[in-house]
Amino acid sequence: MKKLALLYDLHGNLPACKAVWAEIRKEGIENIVIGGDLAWGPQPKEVTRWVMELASKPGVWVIRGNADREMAERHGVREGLSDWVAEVNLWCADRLSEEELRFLGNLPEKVALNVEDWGEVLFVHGSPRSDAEGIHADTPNSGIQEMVKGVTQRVLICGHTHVCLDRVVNGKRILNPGSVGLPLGTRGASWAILGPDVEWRETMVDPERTARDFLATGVPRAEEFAKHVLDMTR
Ligand SMILES: [Mn+2]
Repeated sequence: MKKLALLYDLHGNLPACKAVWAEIRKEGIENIVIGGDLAWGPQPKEVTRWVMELASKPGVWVIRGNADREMAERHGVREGLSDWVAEVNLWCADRLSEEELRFLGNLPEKVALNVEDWGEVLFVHGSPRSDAEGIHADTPNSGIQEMVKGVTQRVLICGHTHVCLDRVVNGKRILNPGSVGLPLGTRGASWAILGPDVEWRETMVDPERTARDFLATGVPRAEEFAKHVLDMTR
């Protein structure tokens, strides 16, 4: 395939998903990888339905993040989540139907695809070893080598940290497109296109409207989600 859009860490933010989707349509990109952590956030049902609809189209691949697994299994504090993460997780799980929870739980953990100019590319949520472990700018090379042990592909796409990354470790290119729904360090929804090279994209989403939508959902700590959206754009 030629061009591939990378959408990671949607985190229950439907306005951001829709804004990014509009850009993908405009660019005429037909292939998309959605890299997990779909529903944990203010609009879990809306975003899960949106992804389920997309996933029924050809050229769309969805992988599972730790948050999708934890939601499908209704993890709480007892399973090791922090108070806040657990509270939001269980609130989200209560909003999803059994079918929607099964969709999240049954997603594949990784996918490998042939992309023109890139060869075979491996897509994971966190690291190839664990969906709950992130590869950061300051993760030592030796640590990364342990995480990618046995990976034959020379290009690895990962998420989970919500921060954009472009590193080469031991001949492997490691890219993180950042987060669509809960980005860190950017002013807009963060995603990327794998074309002849990697194109880093940032899509602005109306912050006031999104914050209002989030407050109306009744998600636990709604003010924090709203504040994140507003702070990001300052
Ligand atoms: Mn994650």
